[in-house]
Amino acid sequence: MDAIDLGFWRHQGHLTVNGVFAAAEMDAVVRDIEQWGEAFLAELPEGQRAWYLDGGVKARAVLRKLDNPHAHRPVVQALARDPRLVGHVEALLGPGVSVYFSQIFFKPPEGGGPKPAHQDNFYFGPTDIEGVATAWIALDDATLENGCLYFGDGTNLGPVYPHFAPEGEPFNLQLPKAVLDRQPMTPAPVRKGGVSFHHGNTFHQSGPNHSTKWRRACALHYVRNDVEFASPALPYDNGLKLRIT
Ligand SMILES: O=C(O)CCC(=O)C(=O)O
Repeated sequence: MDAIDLGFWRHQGHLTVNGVFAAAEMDAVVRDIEQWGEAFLAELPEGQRAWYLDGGVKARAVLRKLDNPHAHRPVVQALARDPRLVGHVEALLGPGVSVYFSQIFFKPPEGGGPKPAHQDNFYFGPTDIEGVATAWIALDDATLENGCLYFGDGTNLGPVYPHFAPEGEPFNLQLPKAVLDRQPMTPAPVRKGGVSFHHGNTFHQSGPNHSTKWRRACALHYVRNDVEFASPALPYDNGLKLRIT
């Protein structure tokens, strides 16, 4: 495993490492989450459709995200435990880490919607803001065209700002325009099988997908083992915290 650039991480609050996994391994994850997604969609109650379906794709019902694959899908749990990934996570957080929460983001072709800028630490309310890092695993090439992540360089060194939710979207917490107007956002394309890491305070967002290609990703939210989500903005199931090392 190549050494991780800790200087870049500390100053910028994010880091891209390509080639962590092979493309064929990502294909196996995609096959599994497609099956899971079909079953989830078939059972999705009316009241949850606005949060889980992609609002940008009008022609058909298509999922925007799925929660906690690390707890429900052995193939994702294997990724979360994989030493090729965990070695990098421990380089960033220190030894002894758990996955607290995880998400699959689908961002479908021809309309997949944007994710507004936010800080994970506002959502999670951790006991130590330095103890949270997300590993965002690219299941497809993530490009400028299909909606890769963008980061606010150095925002890991600043505070966690209050977020707001637009009318009728109570879960869609985001940073206010007045804060974002002062902060340029840098794109972070990643190749399939690569991993984009971000600190829990780092501003991040993704654009819409107007391309013909999927932009799927698996985000594993790691914490140091002593960290809890003590004052979360949304409910998280502490019982799903999975000790890795
Ligand atoms: O994949 C996206 O568009 C959003 C990802 C995100 O917000 C995260 O991984 O924390």
